[in-house]
Amino acid sequence: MKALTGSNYHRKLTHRAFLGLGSNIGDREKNLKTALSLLEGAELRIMKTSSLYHTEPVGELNQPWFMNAVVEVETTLSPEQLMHRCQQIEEKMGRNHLIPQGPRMIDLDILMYDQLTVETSSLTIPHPRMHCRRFVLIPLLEIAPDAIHSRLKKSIRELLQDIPDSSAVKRVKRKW
Ligand code: PH2
Ligand code: MG
Ligand code: MG
Repeated sequence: MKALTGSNYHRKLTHRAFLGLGSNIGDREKNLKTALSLLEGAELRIMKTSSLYHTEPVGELNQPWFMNAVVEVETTLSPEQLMHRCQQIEEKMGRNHLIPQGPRMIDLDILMYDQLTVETSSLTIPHPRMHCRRFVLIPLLEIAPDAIHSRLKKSIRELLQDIPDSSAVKRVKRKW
C-alpha cells in the first residue's frame, strides 16, 4: 500500500480501528443495528459501542437529521479490506450514491486505524473530516477520549476543544 506510515502495522495480527456509522433514511436505529451485525464476524469484533445520537445534518443541510454512533473494533482486516467490507455492507443495505453528502440508509466510515496515516487515491485515514465534526467527536469522546489522531497528534478531547462546528448532537440512549 502506498503512503502507509505508522510504526508496527506489519508486526500485528489484530488491529484496533474506530468506525463511524450514520443513517438518515428509513428506520435509522434499525439500520445502524443491521450494519453492526453485518460487520461482525471471524475477522472483526465489535469491542465498544457509543450511545446513539440524533444529529443535525452537516454539509448538505436540506436533509433529515441523522442517527450517528461510533464503534471500536478489533480486526485482522487491512485498512483496504476493511474499507471494502464497509462498502459491501453499504451496497447490500441499499446505499444511495446519487447525492454526495446527501441522505443515505447507511454510511460506514473508517475514522482511525491503529496509529496509521493512510493517504491513497481511494482511502484517507484518519477520516479527512472527522476532526471538524461534532457528530463524530462527541460519540468518540465517550468511548476513546484519549485516542490520538495520528496526523494532528491531538486527543479526541483536545480536538473537541478547537472545533468550529456547532451543529446539534443529542444523545438518545446508551443501550441500543
Ligand atoms: N454524514 C455526511 C454529511 N453530513 N451530518 C450528520 N449529522 N451525520 C452524518 O453522518 C453526516 C452528516 C456525509 O457522510
Ligand atoms: Mg462514507
Ligand atoms: Mg460519512
